[in-house]
Amino acid sequence: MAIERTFTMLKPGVLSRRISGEIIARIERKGFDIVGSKLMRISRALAELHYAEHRDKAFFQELVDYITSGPVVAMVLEGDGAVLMLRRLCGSTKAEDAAPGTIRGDYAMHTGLNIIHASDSVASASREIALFFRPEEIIDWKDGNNDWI
Ligand code: 3AN
Repeated sequence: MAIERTFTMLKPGVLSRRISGEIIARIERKGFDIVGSKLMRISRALAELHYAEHRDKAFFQELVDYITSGPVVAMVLEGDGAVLMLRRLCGSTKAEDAAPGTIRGDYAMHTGLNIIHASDSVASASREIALFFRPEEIIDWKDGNNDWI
């Protein structure tokens, strides 16, 4: 597979439940390289842009309310086939379909509170990374000096 970048966001429930370390540990253990990471409180405008494809859905307001209700951890991850690999690690969108062993399967009871966002394609990943990160906030640290990892 090709090296890709994907965007992930740990939703507000992660910080309030004090489980950000556990979730990030799963992401790192899988083998993703974290090349961008920041704690941020996102504005309604940014949330609406990020979820623009869902503007007409019944759950849109609830989704924007939730995502702006507290800080999120926004991250850029890199790895072989990173987009699909992260989607698999997160599990299905619907809480009742998310298999045990996946992040959503292990940590979420409700679809609207499914704790983590993961880009659904390489194109969405580039769009979302550009919404949340400035180029200089992304650090490509796999420079050949850390092959011992
Ligand atoms: P995913 O995040 O898995 O790509 P999307 O893009 O269909 O799923 O939905 C974006 C977010 O909207 C989900 N992560 C979830 O929080 C919320 N959502 C999706 N479907 C529903 C639903 N039926 N009811 C409530 N919230 C939903």
